[in-house]
Amino acid sequence: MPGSVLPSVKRLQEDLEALSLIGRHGQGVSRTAFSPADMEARGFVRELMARAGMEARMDPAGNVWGSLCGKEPGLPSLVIGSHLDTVPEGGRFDGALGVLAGIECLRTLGEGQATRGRTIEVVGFSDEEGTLTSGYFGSRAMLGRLSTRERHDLGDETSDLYRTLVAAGLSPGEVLRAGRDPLGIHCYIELHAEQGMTLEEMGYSIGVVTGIVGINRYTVEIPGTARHAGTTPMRLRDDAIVKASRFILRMHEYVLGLEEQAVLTAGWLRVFPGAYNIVPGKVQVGVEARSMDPGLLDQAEAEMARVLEPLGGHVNLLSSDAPALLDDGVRQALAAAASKEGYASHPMRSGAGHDASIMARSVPSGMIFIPSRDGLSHCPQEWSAPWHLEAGLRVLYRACLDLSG
Ligand code: HGY
Ligand code: MN
Ligand code: MN
Repeated sequence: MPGSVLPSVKRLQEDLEALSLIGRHGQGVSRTAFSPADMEARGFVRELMARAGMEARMDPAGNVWGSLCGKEPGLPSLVIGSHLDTVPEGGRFDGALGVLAGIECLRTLGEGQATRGRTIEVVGFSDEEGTLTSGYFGSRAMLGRLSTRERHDLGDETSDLYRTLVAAGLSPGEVLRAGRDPLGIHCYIELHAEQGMTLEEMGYSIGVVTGIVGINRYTVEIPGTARHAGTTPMRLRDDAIVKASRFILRMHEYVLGLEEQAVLTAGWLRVFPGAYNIVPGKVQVGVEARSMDPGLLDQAEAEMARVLEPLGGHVNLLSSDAPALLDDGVRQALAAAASKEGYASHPMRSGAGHDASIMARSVPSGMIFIPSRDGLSHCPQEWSAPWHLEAGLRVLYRACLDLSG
């Protein structure tokens, strides 16, 4: 390899540990989008990039960028990245791995004084998890894919988006300036823990992602009649939470029948007015449906409407991210990089969402997965073994050399 210097898994582990201390919550990590911990982590990573010899900056959407200039600055850059925010009480690998492994690759190139043809950039995107917006905020802002509603909210001082960005020290009016011309990007690669069980069960260290599921998010509202909980006979009740339970169970059964081609989750429930002694008068349910097949997403939505009709409920679509297919050429380059490093790789789909699904709509994009122990993620137990980290890092480094010319 150029300069014969290899990326260090030990340094990667040290960086993962240090970053996981920011927002540490028991054994887990809480760095929800634009929270003080998230912003502290962005400062930490920017500093790490600068110490690794990169030109580091934060763009107006909160994305942190570090770049290593190539010999031919006129060529489009290779971009490596992932996200720095986490879900509440999440793990230490989700997102952080892809950003820190990218930094380790560039640190290694710097040490070996192996200047590449292309400029290589590492990015830590903002609000990938959608705790503030519908998700992928940073990558969508960069590629001009914010919704009309979000663009409106950026100018509305009373909106949650506006207020949260200001509290984080950002200027909402400047966010659109994070936009970049996709023609300036040669391709995007993201290393991520699988967050599922496929690689572990099949005994692979490396997965190469072929596509990323589409994700639709909904708010479902189901009415009832609020009444005294002690004096209203059971037979006379119009109980919103009982109706919501029927809805959730019916949808669960329906999606079970789709033979693992879709998933549906009722991830939160709000009960109104919400007291021990009142029969619930209204329930809101947060529902998310995912599939690689847009037709199945449409069918699930139609089924929700069918089930809700006799219950008097209705469903509102909040956001919709279409399934994304990753670039064939980048996939082949990643599989070849794995093979050169001595790893067999497994082509697979991702049931989790990633910034790569947004990037893939504008630039050739690919993803490398490594196994997650017991398939666990979005929880403090999330873990990837050091030998899998090493596999991911080596394949990312090799791909970085191959794709930067
Ligand atoms: O929700 C997801 O799939 C991801 O972890 N952002
Ligand atoms: Mn996640
Ligand atoms: Mn992630």
